[in-house]
Amino acid sequence: MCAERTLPKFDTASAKITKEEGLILYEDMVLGRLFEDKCAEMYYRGKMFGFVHLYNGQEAVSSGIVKALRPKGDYVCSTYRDHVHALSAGVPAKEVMAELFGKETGCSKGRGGSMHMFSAEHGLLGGYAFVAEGIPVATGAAFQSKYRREAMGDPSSDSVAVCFFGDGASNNGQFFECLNMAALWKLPIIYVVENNKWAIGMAHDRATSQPEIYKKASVFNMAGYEVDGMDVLAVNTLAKEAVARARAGEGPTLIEALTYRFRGHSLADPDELRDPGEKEFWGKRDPIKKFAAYMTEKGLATATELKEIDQKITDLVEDAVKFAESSPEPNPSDLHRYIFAED
Ligand SMILES: Cc1ncc(C[n+]2csc(CCOP(=O)(O)OP(=O)(O)O)c2C)c(N)n1
Repeated sequence: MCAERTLPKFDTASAKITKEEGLILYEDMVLGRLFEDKCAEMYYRGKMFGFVHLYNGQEAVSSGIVKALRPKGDYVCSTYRDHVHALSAGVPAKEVMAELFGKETGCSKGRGGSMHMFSAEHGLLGGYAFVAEGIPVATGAAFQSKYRREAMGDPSSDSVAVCFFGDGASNNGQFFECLNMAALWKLPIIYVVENNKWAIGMAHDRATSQPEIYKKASVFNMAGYEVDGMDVLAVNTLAKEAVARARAGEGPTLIEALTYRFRGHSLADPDELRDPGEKEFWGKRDPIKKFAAYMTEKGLATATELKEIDQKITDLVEDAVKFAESSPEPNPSDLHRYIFAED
């Protein structure tokens, strides 16, 4: 069992969220959780193929960060653990489910599957099977945003890119090369390391000389913060500050969110390596339960309102499955389409 880090303290009084904002965060986390519980069910019923990596437990990171962006016009770049990032970015659940089923109506037209969600419309720059592969892509998106504004004179070009990746990815070369460029050029990007303590079966502390990843930002003269990744309010508050800084031309931020995945690495992983005590410790810190309690205690929502959201999302996920099941397979004669961009 790895040593537990002391979680950074967060004063909830400093988070000024409205009821509407709170309900958006809650609904998005519930969507992530129920969608993925359904994925597990469908996977074991043989409806999905290949590797499927679930995000259960980490929802506060996706919701807290992505909901600090504009609904349209910013960028989100993911990993192979990408379904929930896609949902938070606004890709409709039925399109994400259809992609998992390999159907033509999926957001990547059934060609990508679980690890390759993509949506130009929602600024989703992709899921990537290779560890750390999204880091240069997101850095490039941030570069073009700044280049269009400053070199091409387009003042409306002010998009911010968010790049999610795991603790394991932070040991890869792209991480260091891209952080250097982003800081040097003051790019509008937020690097979000989801430190869930494990890279498949490799404990983070065994794989890196400085386990406190946010401290690596200082080497590049970049703002770096750690945050309790099981607390959506803390994540969202920090993300809003980072987005404002990026949008104002003040450069990138590295956020290390301390979190945990409640399931194995993928649905093919029996999850026998992690200590049961560790799993129990983190299971008690469920971000959805924590935020539901906050919302009701602060009078931002009643238990009935939250239950209504749970029901609405349950129905939406059921509809997504029906849509995916009834959608057509890609046509084999279209095999060569979508390899290069089409007009
Ligand atoms: C470049 C590369 N090396 C190795 C792998 C095999 N691999 C798949 S997932 C993974 C662990 C990555 O862990 P982390 O970045 O912490 O993300 P998490 O799975 O915890 O979300 C590895 C080594 C890969 N997909 N790509």
